[in-house]
Amino acid sequence: PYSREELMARISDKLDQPRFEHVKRVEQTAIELAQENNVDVEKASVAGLVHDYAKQRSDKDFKHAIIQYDLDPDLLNWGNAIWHGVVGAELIKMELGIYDEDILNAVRYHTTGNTYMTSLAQIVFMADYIEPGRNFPGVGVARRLTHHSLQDGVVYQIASTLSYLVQRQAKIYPKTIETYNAWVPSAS
Ligand code: DGI
Ligand code: FE
Ligand code: FE
Ligand code: FE
Repeated sequence: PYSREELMARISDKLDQPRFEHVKRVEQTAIELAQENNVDVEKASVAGLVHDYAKQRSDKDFKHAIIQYDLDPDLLNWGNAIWHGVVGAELIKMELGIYDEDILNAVRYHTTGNTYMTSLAQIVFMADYIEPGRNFPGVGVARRLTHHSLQDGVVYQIASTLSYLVQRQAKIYPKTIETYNAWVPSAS
């Protein structure tokens, strides 16, 4: 595996400065959440650093990777927002030599969530949402909830993102809805 220095160099090579700064803030937030939740801090660090590795790839690169790695062909109907995590995980594996499936799944699920997420995946999902550079309405509530309970944070983010997307008349990726239904408390 690459040293931290080498990993940072390879990531910064693929991202512009603002995106690389975001990645470093997500790493720091993920480390804090890992410490609070007794999760492997090293894994949280690596997952935070790589989560947006593929964010600035071209559509052409993603379409090629979907076919090359035999991923679900329905992915071709979506775009960068969905691809950079799910398809990005394959690029991270091949190009950065990170094979830890817990880390790769955390990347795969960092945008849409998943019906089942490990604590590590929940941490990356939430760190991306509440890192100190985020300033959308509700981020204060999201931070408080997340530091109190990771699960409460996950539910808050999923519900907020879903209603934000609907309000903007954006297409909802089916997994986003599956995640919502799986995480929202039942019997209501
Ligand atoms: O990569 P980041 O900007 O750090 O954050 P992210 O990976 O969480 O991506 C967030 C974007 O993805 C945000 O603009 C909302 C969008 N998104 C999340 N779920 C869906 C979605 N977009 C569509 N169209 N459909 C979804 O289900
Ligand atoms: Fe992302
Ligand atoms: Fe996110
Ligand atoms: Fe991100």
